[in-house]
Amino acid sequence: MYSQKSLPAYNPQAIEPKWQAQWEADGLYLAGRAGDRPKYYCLDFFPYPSGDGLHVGHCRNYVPTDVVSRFKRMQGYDVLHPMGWDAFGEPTEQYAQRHNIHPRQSTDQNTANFRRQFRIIGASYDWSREIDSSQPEFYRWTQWFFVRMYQRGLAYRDTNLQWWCPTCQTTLSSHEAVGGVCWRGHTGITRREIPAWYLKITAYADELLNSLEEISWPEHIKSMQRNWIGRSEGVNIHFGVPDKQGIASRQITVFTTRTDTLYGATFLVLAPEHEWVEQLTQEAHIAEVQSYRDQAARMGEVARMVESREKTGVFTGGYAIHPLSGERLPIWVADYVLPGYGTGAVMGVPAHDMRDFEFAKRYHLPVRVVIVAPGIGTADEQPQQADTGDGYLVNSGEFNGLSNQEAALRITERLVNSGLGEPAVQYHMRDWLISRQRYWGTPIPIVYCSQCGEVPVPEEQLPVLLPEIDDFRPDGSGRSPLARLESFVNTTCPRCNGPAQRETDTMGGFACSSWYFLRFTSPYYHEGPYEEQAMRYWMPVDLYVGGAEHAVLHLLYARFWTQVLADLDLLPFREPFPRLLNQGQMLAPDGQRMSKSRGNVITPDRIVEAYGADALRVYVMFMAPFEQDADWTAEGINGARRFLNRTWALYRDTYFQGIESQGRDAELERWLHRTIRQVTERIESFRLNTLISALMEFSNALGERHRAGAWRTQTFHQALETLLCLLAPAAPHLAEELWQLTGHEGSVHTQVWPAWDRELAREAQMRVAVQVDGKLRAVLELALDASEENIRQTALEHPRVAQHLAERKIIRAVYIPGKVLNLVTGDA
Ligand code: ANZ
Ligand code: ZN
Repeated sequence: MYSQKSLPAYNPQAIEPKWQAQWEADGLYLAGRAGDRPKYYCLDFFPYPSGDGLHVGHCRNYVPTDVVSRFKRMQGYDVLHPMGWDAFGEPTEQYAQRHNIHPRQSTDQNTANFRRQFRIIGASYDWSREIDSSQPEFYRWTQWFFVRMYQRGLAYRDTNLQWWCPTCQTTLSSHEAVGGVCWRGHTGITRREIPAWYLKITAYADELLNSLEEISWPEHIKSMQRNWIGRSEGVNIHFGVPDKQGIASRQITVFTTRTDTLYGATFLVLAPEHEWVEQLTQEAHIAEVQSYRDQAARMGEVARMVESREKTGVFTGGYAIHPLSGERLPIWVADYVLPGYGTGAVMGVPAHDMRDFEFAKRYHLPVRVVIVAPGIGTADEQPQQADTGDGYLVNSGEFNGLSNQEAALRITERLVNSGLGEPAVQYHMRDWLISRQRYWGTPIPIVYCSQCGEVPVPEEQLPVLLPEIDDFRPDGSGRSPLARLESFVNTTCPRCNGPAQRETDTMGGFACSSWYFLRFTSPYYHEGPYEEQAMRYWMPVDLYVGGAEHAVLHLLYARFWTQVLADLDLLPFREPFPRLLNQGQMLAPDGQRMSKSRGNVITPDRIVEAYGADALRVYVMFMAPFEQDADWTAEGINGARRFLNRTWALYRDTYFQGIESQGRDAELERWLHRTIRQVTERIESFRLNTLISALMEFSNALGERHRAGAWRTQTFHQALETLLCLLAPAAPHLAEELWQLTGHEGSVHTQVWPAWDRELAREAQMRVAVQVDGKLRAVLELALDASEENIRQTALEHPRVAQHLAERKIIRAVYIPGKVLNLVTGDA
């Protein structure tokens, strides 16, 4: 049908846009035209449409999910592979601010660019389901959920010390303020006392922790969530504080995980913010304590948590009574005790706690050893450091001699039985602060009425529209720019119709990304956040892929939101993402992160233009195992392109020469079936670099047979056809073009995924290299129990070996079992 000349050279720049347009016109990627096919929901993390657009590093996320989606479609699944924009939030707003345009405008520009870039890499998104979290039809439902949570007591307003980022000019959640740096990378964050809205994520701490066991996520992500939640089992112990008459008139309660060290407590420490500091402080100490408190208030919590910082504090002049020994313990105030954890008070056990030890040394407080290592027997009077290890009790009254684990149980029991303490569980996680004093976000749907107080905006009045204002910049007042807009602020109370004021804070962007995956199931639905039937059909997400930098923020919030919705009877499941994968990072050729400021960004635009989208796709999978970091290299992308060139040439040189299709090639047939199996299994298990190597090996094997003149077989012909289907997910354009050129009907992407024969696809267990006169000519894949005779026979039949033996005779054959067969020849 074709002559060699009629097949043009491989030209991805001509092929790719043509097919992209065709596939979209044909609606190849539209989800939900199911019939009775099984569903598969394959989702990428909701990207924020940055002004810089995509760089090739992002393709390590988007290409693999695209490959899986295409593969699943060919396997007969109804695939939902959607894309949308996490458009609200600080990143967009700051970008707009820097470029002096409105965030609405920058969002529209940036999403257009993203859409274009996704198209040129051949991403198979169902664009009819695109969503944008900054559009009223989306954020209306973010507000709706908020109101539902409010009604459940899961959203509340509180005035607290908040994290404040002076650069972002907004409060931050504690999740966004780790290590003294805001999540956007700004240092210098401080605390500010501002009323703000919270979601009660702490109420879900246990479930968020326990159900981690049920989901298939990378272990490091789970362990980051565990640490973040930070569940800690301990005991609240009450220490009496006597008044002037010596009557224990009040109690200080401390939280400890080490009741075994109770007899080693030689002082108590209160956080400077502790509510009783003032009452407990004796006359002579008031000035000093007050100035210490002021100083602590100026310091960030994160700074206070730095272990290496010198421990400081002040004595209140007051004393408490040890619950078991009756000793008088001085009460101190120190900023290493944090107000928001436990009870904000600790018992100081310098002999066994490092921080307490440092503190005691500095202020010459007594150190009493109560645990000694086995076989030591007596306590060191002057330990040089805190001993946090296990051992046996000393200096502990009736508990002496017990192992410390045993003592912990017995002392706890004693405290509980005598009403001096009770078991307590603490979490390091705090409630989710959702308020932002910024413009570009979902307005919090609450109204303040002087008669009715806090009133949620009724469902039928949603959305509370974000007003279009030109001046969206914060003014340093600590209030949202919306507060300047009287027409927005002044409203009527939904309850009494009296004059009222709107809340002017907006929600942080993580609110949108906590439920967007539900919206994709029915993005045009107007009666609710999603249509019940569509949600039941598509959810939960079958495969969720994105970067590990979201280990706690997005991925914890989305799980929380889902669990809340389940409790509100809005969802029939409690975990949104049963299977999660994190791609490795792609670094620039210089081994650095790609960034505009370093000038090392490589864009897909440039690569597609120079090498084609298929080469880009092949390379980002081939460069390294999916989870591993890897550097972009010029050789790598060249190698990918050469592979595609070779594959193209293979078809040009064989298929288009007219295939007579006679006879079988048993070895090739086994190879073919093995390849089908490998490709299938490797996509399923996300071993995408070896997916590409299986395709390369097979394509090379065909090329080798062609060069050896051993290609006019029916098997070869069949292999060429099947290979196009196997290539279709990874190199969709090349596969489609060749599929059409070889005269097939319909798109290669609508073909049924090839099946393999189990017997034929059995993995070879041994690889034997065949050398002819010292040169490697073939690698045979053989059953482990293949006999030497059998191996020699297979080698002689191998086309390339046969080629090099032509007109020569074998003088000697040396076989090193399981490794090499050396054939030495002489003139025939
Ligand atoms: C006495 C003690 C003796 C402690 C000992 C430890 C070792 P996690 O595991 O993180 O829950 N603590 C309690 N509340 C605190 C607060 N608000 N700020 C700073 N530290 C606080 O840690 C629990 C331990 O942290 C508690 O057990 C308490 O010190 C301290 F040999 O009590 B421990
Ligand atoms: Zn009212």
